[in-house]
Amino acid sequence: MTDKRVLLDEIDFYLVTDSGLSKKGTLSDVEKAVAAGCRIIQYREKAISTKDMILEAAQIKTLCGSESIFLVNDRVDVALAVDADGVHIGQDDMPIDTARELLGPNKIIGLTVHNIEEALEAERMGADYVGLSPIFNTSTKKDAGNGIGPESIRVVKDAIKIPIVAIGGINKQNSESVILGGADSLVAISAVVCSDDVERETREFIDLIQKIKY
Ligand code: TZP
Ligand code: MG
Repeated sequence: MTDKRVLLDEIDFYLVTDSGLSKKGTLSDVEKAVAAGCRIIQYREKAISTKDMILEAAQIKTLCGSESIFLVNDRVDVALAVDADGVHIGQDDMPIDTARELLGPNKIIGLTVHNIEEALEAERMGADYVGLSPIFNTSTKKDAGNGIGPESIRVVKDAIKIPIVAIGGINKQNSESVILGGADSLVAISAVVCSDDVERETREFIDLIQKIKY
């Protein structure tokens, strides 16, 4: 498989799956988002068996094809089992150096960070990008904490070279402030997967982000 890390420079809208919130189901959401042009997908599933996760992850990998990056949330074992493009891990998940040892140098590792100190450490440890969280208050992740505000992104942007993916409470109304604030990419879970038309919502987010960035 080709090394998809090069595609990280081009990401705009980033889909994170949520089977609990999804109207049409995870596979449908991924299919629609990819059709709309989404170039990075994170499979985030906490409610099913490892066996079922591996089956679903393999299907998502196929949907992502060679165009879109496919990452697995938390589960380095599942990422290895299906030869995903990488993982997205949190501060309390597997340490990044252990994940790197298991995955090798060519896979993508994204790390959730909440402040500049964690972002600097993530870059130092070899993360390929950081997920800066939460930008706004959100009820999608109960323990996400209070929003840090879009103005906090610039401080992190000025301190690190790796891309910043903003997450938490982002919708079409506030996404301009997030990109102008310095984020390279953004995630909007509920704003997309709770919609009846995931393809249209994804396309609208992509258009909005590209208009601001380029
Ligand atoms: N990590 C930090 S906030 C969050 C996750 C998974 C949830 C984001 O969901 P929404 O619906 O876009 O606020
Ligand atoms: Mg995690």
